[in-house]
Amino acid sequence: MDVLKLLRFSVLLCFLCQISKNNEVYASHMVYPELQSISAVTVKQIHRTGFHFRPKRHWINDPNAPLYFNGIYHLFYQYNPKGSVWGNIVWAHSVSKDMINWKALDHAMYPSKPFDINGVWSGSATVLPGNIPVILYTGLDPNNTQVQNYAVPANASDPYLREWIKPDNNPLVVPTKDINASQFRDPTTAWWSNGQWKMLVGSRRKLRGMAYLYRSKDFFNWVKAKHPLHSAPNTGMWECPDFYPVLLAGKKGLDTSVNGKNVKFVLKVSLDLTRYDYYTVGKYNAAKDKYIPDNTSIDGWEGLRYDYGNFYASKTFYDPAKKRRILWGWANESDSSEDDIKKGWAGIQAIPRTVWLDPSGKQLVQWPVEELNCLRGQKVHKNNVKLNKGDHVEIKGITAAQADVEATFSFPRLDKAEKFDPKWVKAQDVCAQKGSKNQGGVGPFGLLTLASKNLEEFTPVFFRIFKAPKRHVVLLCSDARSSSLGEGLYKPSFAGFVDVDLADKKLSLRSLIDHSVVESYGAGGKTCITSRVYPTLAILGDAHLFVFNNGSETVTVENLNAWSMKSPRVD
Ligand code: DQQ
Repeated sequence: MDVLKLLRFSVLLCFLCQISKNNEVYASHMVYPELQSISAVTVKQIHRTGFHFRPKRHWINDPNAPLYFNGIYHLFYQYNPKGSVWGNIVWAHSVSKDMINWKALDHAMYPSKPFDINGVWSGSATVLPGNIPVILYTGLDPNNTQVQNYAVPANASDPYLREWIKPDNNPLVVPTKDINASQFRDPTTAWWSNGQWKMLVGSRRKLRGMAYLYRSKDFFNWVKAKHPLHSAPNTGMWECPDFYPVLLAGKKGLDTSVNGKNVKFVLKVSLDLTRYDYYTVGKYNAAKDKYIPDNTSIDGWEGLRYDYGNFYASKTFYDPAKKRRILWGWANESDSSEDDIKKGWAGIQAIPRTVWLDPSGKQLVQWPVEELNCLRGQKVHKNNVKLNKGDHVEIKGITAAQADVEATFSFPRLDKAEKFDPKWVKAQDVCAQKGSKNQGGVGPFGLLTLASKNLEEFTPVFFRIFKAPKRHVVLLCSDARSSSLGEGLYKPSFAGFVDVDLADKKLSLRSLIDHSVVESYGAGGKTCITSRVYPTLAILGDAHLFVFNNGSETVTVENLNAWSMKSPRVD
C-alpha cells in the first residue's frame, strides 16, 4: 500500500472509530441540538436564490421521492420546519406543472408511528401497476434502528396527493443481525425484473460500502438477497443509492424497470465520507442480480461524479410525460451554521437536470431541464470577441446576480498548452495550484461570475488545457477562493476533468448564476460544478459578469448569449 493510500485508510479508520464511540443517532449531518429549533424571525434576502428551489425559510437537505403523477411533478424533501440547521426532520412536499414554479403543500410525513418515531429519513417513489404511487422511506424506531417503511396516498384521485398514510403493517424491512442497524437507509425506487420487485438499501460493512438488495413478489413482503447488488471496499457508508437504466444511444430516458440489449445501467452512491455523489456505468445481470461496473468506470473516490461541487444525496426519476430521466440534487451551504441561523435558511435544490448516456458510453451528460428557459428575460448576445492574454470584457445589460449564460470559446491551436504532470490525479488540487490568476498557455479562459466592479470579489468558472504525452487534458474549474471578502466561509477550488474531443478547438460553458450559487455545465454537460458563494460587494445590482482569458494563446468568444433570469413562483 503506498503512503497516500495508507494515510487515507488511517483517516477513514479514525473517523469510523469516532462515530462508533458516539452512541447518538449517527445522522451523517452535523447535529447542533442547541440550534435546531431556533426559528427564523426574519429571512435575509441578500444571498437568497431567485430561481433555485428552496422553501420560504429554514433548513432543507435531500430531495426525496421525485415523481411525475397524473400531470403533476412532486418533490418531497428533508426539511426542518423549526430551524436553519439539520434536525426535526419532516418530509416537506411541493407540486409543480413544470418543475420551475412550485406550490408548497402540507408536510407529507413526520415522525408519528413506532416505526418512524425517531425520524422520517430519505426515500423514493415507485408507481405500481394500476397507477398507484408508493413511497419507500427510512424510519428510525424507538431504538434508533433504521427500518424501511412504506406510505401510500390517502386519496390517489387527489391531483396533488396531499395526504399520505403510513399503514400499520410497517416496517417492511428491518436490519438482520449481520447488518449495521444505524447504517441502513435510503431505499431506492423499486424495479420489476424476472417476476419480482427489487430495491436497494444503502449501508456499510466496516469500511465496505454496500447496496443491499431486497426482492418481493407483492411489494410488501421483502426478502434480502444473499448477495448485495454491489459493494466496494474502503468507500464507507453508501447513502441514497440510485440505480437506473440508460439507453446506449440518444437522450431519451427509460422507466426504472426497463432492461435489454440497448441498455446500460447507472449505480450512483452518495459517499458519506466525502459528501459527493459518485456513479459508475455498467451492466446489470438481472438473472443473477449483479451489477458490474464497466472497466472504464472507476468504482470509488476517484470515480465519476454528477457534479464536482456542492451536490449531494441526489435522486433521479423517470418522467413519462417527456420520456426523460431527471436528476435532483441538494446543494448545501458553504457558510457556517451560525451564518445559516442568521440568514434564516439553509440549503437549495440544484436545477433539475435531464441525464442521458454520452455516445462514448463511458459517462453521463446532464443539462438543465428545458422548462428553465421560460425564465429567460432580457437577453444580450455577443460574438467574435477576441480575448488576448490578461483581457477581461464585461457583459453588460443583464442582471448579473440572477442570470443564465451560454458561451462557446475557440482557440486557433493547442501548441501553447501547458505540460500536464501525470501526478495530477485530483482535478481540485490542480485548480488550487493553477487557479484563474496564474497565467497559462491555452487558458485559463471563461467567465468571471458574481464579480464586483473592480474584481475585489469574483467566482471564476474556466477551462485550462494541458498537454499530456498522447492527449490533451481539459480542466474545468469553479474557484471560490476569491468569491467573497467575508470570513468563516468554505471557499474550495472545485474542479473536474472534461473528457472532450478538441478536434474543433472549441469549448462551451453554461453557468446558472443565482445570488449565492453558480451552477456550471462544461462541454454541453459532460462535467458539472455547483459552487455556493457569498459575495459581500457583488450582490444584487452590484454584481457583474465578465469573460476573461489569462492564457498566452488568444481565445475568441465565438458566441455568447446571456439572459436575466426571472424569479418563478415558489410559495
Ligand atoms: N440524509 C437523510 C438520510 C440520508 C442523509 C437524513 C443524506 O436518510 O442518508 O436527513 O444526506
